[in-house]
Amino acid sequence: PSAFTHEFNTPAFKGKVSFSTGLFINGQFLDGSDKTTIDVINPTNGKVITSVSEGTPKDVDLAVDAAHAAFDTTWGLHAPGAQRSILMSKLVAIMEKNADELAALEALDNGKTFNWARNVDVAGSIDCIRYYAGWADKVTGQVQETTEDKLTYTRHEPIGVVGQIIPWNFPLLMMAWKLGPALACGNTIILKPSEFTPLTAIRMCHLINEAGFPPGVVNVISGYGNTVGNAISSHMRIEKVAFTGSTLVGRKIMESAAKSNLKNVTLELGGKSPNIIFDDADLEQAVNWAAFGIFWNHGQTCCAGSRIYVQEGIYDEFLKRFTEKTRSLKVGDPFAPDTFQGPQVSEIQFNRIMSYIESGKAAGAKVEIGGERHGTEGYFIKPTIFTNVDPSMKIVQEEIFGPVGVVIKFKDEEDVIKQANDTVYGLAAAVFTQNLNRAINTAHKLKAGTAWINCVNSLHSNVPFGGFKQSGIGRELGEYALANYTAVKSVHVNLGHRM
Ligand code: TXE
Repeated sequence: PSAFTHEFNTPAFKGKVSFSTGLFINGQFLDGSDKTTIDVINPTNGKVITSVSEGTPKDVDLAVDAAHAAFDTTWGLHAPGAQRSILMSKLVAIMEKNADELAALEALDNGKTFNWARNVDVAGSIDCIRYYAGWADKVTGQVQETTEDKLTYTRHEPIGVVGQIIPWNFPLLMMAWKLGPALACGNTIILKPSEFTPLTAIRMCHLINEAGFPPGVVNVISGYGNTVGNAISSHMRIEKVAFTGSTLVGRKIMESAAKSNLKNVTLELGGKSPNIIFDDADLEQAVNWAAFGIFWNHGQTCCAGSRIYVQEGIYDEFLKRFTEKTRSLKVGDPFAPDTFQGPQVSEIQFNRIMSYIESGKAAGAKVEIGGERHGTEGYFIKPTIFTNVDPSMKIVQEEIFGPVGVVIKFKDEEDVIKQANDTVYGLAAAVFTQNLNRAINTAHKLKAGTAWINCVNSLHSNVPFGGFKQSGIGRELGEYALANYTAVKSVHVNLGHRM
């Protein structure tokens, strides 16, 4: 298979990185069965970085064979939790050793800044695997008291071979969120990274081998959604599929799961999260968090606070300060130490976001700042704020997944909760106020899987994350995620009851 070789010479990371970019099946790096490859593009300049093997449904079959063999011999019920925990901890140590390299790969491939990649994506991935390594020997059933002549208990068995399909906005982190609970519970895995950002997932396969996982426990098949992704979601011998991505594709995955073997489905989909700022908020903090909420990771965050509701008493002052703050965000080279925002991930996403910006302008919304591309090469977009919007506009209703926020004036609590909940999504919501009762009451009334009070985009490995409404099914992270990867078996033992 082809290989990636790159000499990094950046302020943050220097050194030569080289590894095979084949499909990872049964512990080996292989060409795809059609011998085709996918070019990986650098979003900073649109040039090809490297190419990776392209998988096909046939390769998914091979990986499923390997994953079943591992499940039946070296993993699943054959590897005690303590042993799984030790291997996961080894992986954590190896990731720590390679943390800067993983961050550099992520910055190169995705366009996010090295610093954010290192401090959030890589650090968060390590934390997540470490957290689930702690769970591996604590996944356990219960004893149910029934009658005196019976022993009844549950076993939390691994499901078996699970499919995982992940997006490009947090490539390594989404891999960690998926691998952590699946491995802790003893499942074997077929994972498909996004065709736009496969590099850290492939590099992780090398680290997984180094940690000593038995072959076939983790298999990674690079490829496109309608081929490899569809082969996973419709596979008759994959018992579960976990997906993070668009609501559109989430629907397709559920459909093909239903049409094939009714595999268990968990989905983490899009959002249009409201961020509510009351008159009595700490204004400076609200401005800083609101900017972080919508512009962090270039707006490519499923929980981005893209609808910013500001109470009328502070609206003018907020808008003035928010616009100033937005002007101060440095857009540019992901490897420069002072860059806040790099390029959008791909030309497709760049064009999609620009067309949302044009639709906002055409519908009569006012551009307070931004509203155009940044520079002349690569996929950079200036952080953009719209005002004068109405609820029917596309930029208010649809997920833009770029650095584009709308600021909307509101009157009172009742009015804003109604507006905030007027969406098909329900991933996250935030409220800023110094009034404790109002903060908590509002948080409880918002229809969202996560409610932040006086902060945004705050995540922890032990706190569940997932969506209400069309933002998804199931919860990732925390103890809750273990339920996605275990099958509960009830065992009834007759201690002497005679017929
Ligand atoms: O996502 P896709 P795209 C949203 C965001 C963005 C939009 C489009 O609004 O603008 O989606 O992004 C795989 N069967 N989010 O088109 O297609 C695909 O190969 C099986 C929100 O890039 O959903 C990739 O691995 N799999 C989101 C993964 O699905 C299929 C993160 C996600 O890609 C498939 C990303 C198919 N038929 C985008 N088609 C979030 N919730 O964070 C595609 N895929």
